[in-house]
Amino acid sequence: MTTHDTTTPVLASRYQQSVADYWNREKNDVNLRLGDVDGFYHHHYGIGSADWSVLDAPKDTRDEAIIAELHRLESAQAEFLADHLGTIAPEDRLLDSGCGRGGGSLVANKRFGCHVDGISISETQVAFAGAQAKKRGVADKVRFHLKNMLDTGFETGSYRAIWNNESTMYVDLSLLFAEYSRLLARGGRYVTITGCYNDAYGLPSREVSTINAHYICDIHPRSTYFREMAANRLVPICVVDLTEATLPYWELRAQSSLVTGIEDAFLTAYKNGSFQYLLIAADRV
Ligand code: GPP
Ligand code: MG
Repeated sequence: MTTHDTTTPVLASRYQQSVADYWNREKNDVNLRLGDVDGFYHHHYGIGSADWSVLDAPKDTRDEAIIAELHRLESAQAEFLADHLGTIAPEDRLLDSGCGRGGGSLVANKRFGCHVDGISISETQVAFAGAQAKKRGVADKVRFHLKNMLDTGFETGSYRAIWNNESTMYVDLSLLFAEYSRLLARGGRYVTITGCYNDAYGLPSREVSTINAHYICDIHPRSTYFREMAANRLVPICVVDLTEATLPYWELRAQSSLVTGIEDAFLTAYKNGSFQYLLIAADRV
């Protein structure tokens, strides 16, 4: 893979530096202990029905049972995203944009046997993810890079599919989709799972603003996704509202010992209609 101008700094603003600082320091149990279950470390939430019986497990195994169940729901979300990437051959290249600790890249490689480039602006995440790929013996096909998703330097038209799993709220979508339009092969697929605010509610609710403050992000309205896709030759082929499907994950997480304090904001925002959890898949035409 050729890259251009390696002298361009990865972090292009003080805002991006503050986001990198957050993720370089982040060590939440809810991410590390879930990833420890099977070595797939995710930075997204879960979908699907929960097995509530884990809440009644004996005291000494309750935490472990809840962790396994939350991880199962997060894994289901990663598989659901991979279901929408289209037909992928082992020689194809995929881009996991905002890859976190690399779980999604490893899921895609396991399923398709393909090449995956994962990118993050956090040095600790890139190092962690790279170590996982090595541990699994797939480092020849799954590579992690310290890169800015708005300016990757990767080769034009070189990707069969690109995804963002809950990372678009850190960037301007007009810049992001312009870069993806350049990177994707004609007929390639873009997929995002994202939390967006609901235009039909109005502007961001108090809870949406709380989520923004918690993660130092800027949740976009639903409309911006479609406007910026249309402006960048990305034509939606599938939209799935996952809001109902993610509620059990948050209800279970809120009753666990792994709470980070943001659980009530998610539950309230989803329930009052101000916030939506969506999958959007689009073709590069
Ligand atoms: C982090 O996942 C996800 C984000 C920062 C994006 C915000 C998501 C929205 C849908 C608005 P994580 O797994 O690192 O977070 P946590 O530590 O809370 O589990
Ligand atoms: Mg998490």
